[in-house]
Amino acid sequence: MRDGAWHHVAIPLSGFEGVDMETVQTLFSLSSPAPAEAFEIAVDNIYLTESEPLPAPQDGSFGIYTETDTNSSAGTLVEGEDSDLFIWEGTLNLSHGNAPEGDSALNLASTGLGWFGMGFADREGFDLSAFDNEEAALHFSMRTTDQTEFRIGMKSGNVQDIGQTWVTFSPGSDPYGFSRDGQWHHIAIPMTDLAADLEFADMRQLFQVLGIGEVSDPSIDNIYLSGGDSGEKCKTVRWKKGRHKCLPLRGEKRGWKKGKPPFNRD
Ligand SMILES: [Ca+2]
Repeated sequence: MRDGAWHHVAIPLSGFEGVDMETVQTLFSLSSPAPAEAFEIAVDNIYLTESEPLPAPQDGSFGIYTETDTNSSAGTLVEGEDSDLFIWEGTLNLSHGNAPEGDSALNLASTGLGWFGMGFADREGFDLSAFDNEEAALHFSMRTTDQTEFRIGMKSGNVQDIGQTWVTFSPGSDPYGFSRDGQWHHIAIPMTDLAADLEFADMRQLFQVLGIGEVSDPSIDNIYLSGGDSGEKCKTVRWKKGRHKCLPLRGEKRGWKKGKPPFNRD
């Protein structure tokens, strides 16, 4: 309030969209577009407070767009509460019939703007570190007869084009066994194929579709992540005749190296 008295102002850092928090150089700045006359403003006691931890689903599957309970055993996105399904720039119409799973699917039809895109955007982000392992995967069902190239991706952080991975579906060389035969196909993309540029601890777009041109036929349903692992479980293993040991389940980050014994022989 501009009443001349001091006021405490707290701004969530999520409000500073586009700031790369890993390379911040200016911690506070204040500017104004050409004020009409000289004015007074005073600031004091500027500080940052620690963030609240992001929700971190683990131990099971995390639902993105699914109606099957077992595919959301570790939780699920709730549209309108913690996430929104955004159509980018009005480039798509969505309808929901003809679902292969439950009552609702995503049937995409572009609107003639020369491109199309949509994404499931988290409002605050999710810590999906539990899905950063060799067994986790992004699953979805998809069908189409369209011959337009499109991409499916995920994104971390809130800086444009950074922390984003895309998988290209191109007619004639569609990956992961997909075929444009109009039939439903179940697709599972290992998270290790997506991990390269993603910061799992701060995931913002869990499923996005982008393409150039027009489509009228693609349908997608039953989108979820599998293989969430808190790392708290362990597996009893034995190297040659050594003692049995209880070790983290998987992953080089947890002490395993592919093809090598996970610990020194006793
Ligand atoms: Ca469904």
